[in-house]
Amino acid sequence: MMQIYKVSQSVQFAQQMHQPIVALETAVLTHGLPFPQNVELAKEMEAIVKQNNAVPATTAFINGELTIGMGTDDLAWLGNPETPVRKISRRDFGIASANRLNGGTTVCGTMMAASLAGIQVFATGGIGGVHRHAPMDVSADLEALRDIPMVVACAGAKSILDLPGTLEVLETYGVPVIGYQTSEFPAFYSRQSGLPVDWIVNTPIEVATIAMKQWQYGLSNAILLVIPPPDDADLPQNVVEGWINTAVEEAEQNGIRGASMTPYLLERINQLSNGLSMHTNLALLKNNAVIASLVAIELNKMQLSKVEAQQVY
Ligand code: PSU
Ligand code: MN
Repeated sequence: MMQIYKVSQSVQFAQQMHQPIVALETAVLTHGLPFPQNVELAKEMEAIVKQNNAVPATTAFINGELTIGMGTDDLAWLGNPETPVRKISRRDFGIASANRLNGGTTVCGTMMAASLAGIQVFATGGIGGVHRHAPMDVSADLEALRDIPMVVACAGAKSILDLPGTLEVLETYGVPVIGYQTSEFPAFYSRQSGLPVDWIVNTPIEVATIAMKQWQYGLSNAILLVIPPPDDADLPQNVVEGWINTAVEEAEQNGIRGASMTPYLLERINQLSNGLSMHTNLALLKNNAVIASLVAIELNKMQLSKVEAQQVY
C-alpha cells in the first residue's frame, strides 16, 4: 500500500534509534503570525528542540502530501505569503490530499499527524477551545485532546476564548490540565487567568510520570501541560482584555465564522497591540519548545527502560 504520509529522514532515523521527538505545528506559520516572523519562528522552534537534544518533527501538508518533519526550505515555502495555504484540521485531511493542497496543521491536525508517526510530545503556542459569543464554535483541538495520547505543551488558551467553558469541556473529555510551575491556567499572553489547574508540577520528569501512569490504564487522552509565558513577556490581563473585546466585537460585526475566526482574532490583536502581543507569542512558543523537549527526553527514557525490562524477563 502506498504510504499515506511522508516522514523526513531525520525523523525516521530518530524513530529507529528511539530518540526523543517533539512535534511542531504549522497553522501558527501559515495562519497565526505575520511574515517574515512566522518563518523565523518556525526555524527557531526546530533549532531550539535540537539544542535541547530532541528531534523536531514539524507537520504540514505539502502538495497534498502529509509531511512529518521537513527542511527549512519547506518552512519558508509554507510561510511565504504568496503560497496558497489552507488551515488544516482533522476534517481537511481528505480535501487537502485529494486536491494537492498546501497547508498548516492546527493543534488537532498536528496531533493526528504526529500520532500516525508514534510521536508522543508536541509543543504549540495556545490551543483552540470554546469561543465567546459563539457557543457552537468549539475547536476540534479539544476532541483531539480527548482522543490522542500525547503530551501537549502550550501556554493555555487565549482569552479570545471562553476559558472557563474550555476547561469544563477538557474535564468532560478526561484531559488532565497540568500546570508547569504554576497553579493557574495561563491565558496565553498573561500568566494569570484566575482559573486553577488540576495539578502543579515543577519538573519534566513529573510530567512524563503522570503521562505514563495515565496511559497505562488504557486511557488514551492527552495530557495538557500548561506553561506560563516567560516573566519578561507577560502582558497585564486587563490590557489584553481590551484588545480582545474589540477584536471579538469586530469579528461579530463582520460576520466572521468557522475556521476563519481564530486567524481573524489573532491578526486583529496583533494590530491593536502594535506588535506587543506578537512579542509575547514568540517568547512563549520558544519557551514551550524547550520544556517539551525536556519532557520528551524523560518520557523516552521511561519507555526505553520499560522495553529493556520486558526483554530481561
Ligand atoms: N491559538 C493561538 N494561536 C494559534 C492558534 C490558536 O493562540 O495559532 C491556532 C492553532 O493551530 C489552533 C487553531 O489549533 O488556531 C485553532 O483553530 P480553531 O479555533 O478554528 O479550531
Ligand atoms: Mn472553530
